[in-house]
Amino acid sequence: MDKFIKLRKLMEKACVDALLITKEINVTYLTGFLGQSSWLVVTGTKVFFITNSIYITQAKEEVKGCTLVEATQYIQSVVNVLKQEKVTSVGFEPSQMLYKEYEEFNKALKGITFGPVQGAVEEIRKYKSEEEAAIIKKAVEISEFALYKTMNFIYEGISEKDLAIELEYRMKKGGADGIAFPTIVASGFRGALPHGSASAKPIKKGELIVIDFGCVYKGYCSDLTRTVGLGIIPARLKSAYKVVYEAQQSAIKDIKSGAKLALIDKKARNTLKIKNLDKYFTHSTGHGIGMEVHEAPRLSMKSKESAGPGMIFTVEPGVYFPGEYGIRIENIAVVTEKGCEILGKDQKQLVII
Ligand SMILES: [Mn+2]
Repeated sequence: MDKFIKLRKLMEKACVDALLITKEINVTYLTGFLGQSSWLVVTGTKVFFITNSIYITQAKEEVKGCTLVEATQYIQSVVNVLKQEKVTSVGFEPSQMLYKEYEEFNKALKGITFGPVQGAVEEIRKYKSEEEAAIIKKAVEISEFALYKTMNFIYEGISEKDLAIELEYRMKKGGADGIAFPTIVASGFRGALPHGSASAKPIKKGELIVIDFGCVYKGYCSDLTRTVGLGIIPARLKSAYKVVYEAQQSAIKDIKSGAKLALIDKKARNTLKIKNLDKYFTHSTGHGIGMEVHEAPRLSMKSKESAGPGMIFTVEPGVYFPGEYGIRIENIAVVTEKGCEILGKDQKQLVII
């Protein structure tokens, strides 16, 4: 179904006859426009693309099916469009509106209801098309191949930062448009920081290294985490790795259309609980991935949603022992009717270098 048909259904549900889209990624998703500083006004029958002189030529090339509006004052242009189209109620994206813009709109929109409509485009973005899934798959392949090439650079004494640079370079060299987020390389005790960005710490023998990395390819992100060991790894850490892997696999087994996301999260937690490791798993099991590295849906205890075909999310249980070490394994699941397709190689074996 056309994105705008879906969006208009959500507008109807929210009781607005127009929707103002100011989030850049949402503008790109709906129109294919790759520039910045552009807003959309979607009404029941039309889409107005509001941009400035810098982007107007690019917009003429990239944006089809919209009425282009060249603006000097964005808010005034939106107000003009709404009045011209006789709109009586307009929604905006509350997480994307500055307070001063909100005030200005409120003043200028006398007689027009102006209120928040949260996450409408995000709701549509949650379900990926086959084309989108293929792009994410490619982004995963680029990342995974880059790590494979970077394995030679894991040796005693290399800093986390240098290792991250090697990996990022290879992702770009392998076809990525950029990195999806600052690469995490967290070795030894730093591995206990779930989001420990690469530091100057040299990697030592006997340490586990958590590498969480991803790239952007054609506007879509990948996100993988691998835990590898350098030198002789204590048996205690090896068995914890095994449990984390089992937690990931048990969660993956439950993924299919209709499965409650909170139960998938719980499955990973319960598997860790058998070995008393659940208390060291301090974040949710996964998150949607697409144009943003973290997007809807969330796989957490609080999630009220169920998996649906086309949803793409990470499955990334981990355990973190403050001051000691951390382990996380992350792959990406593409939900199908009967189950899911896993992107990224199976991590059953702890790779030791
Ligand atoms: Mn992730």
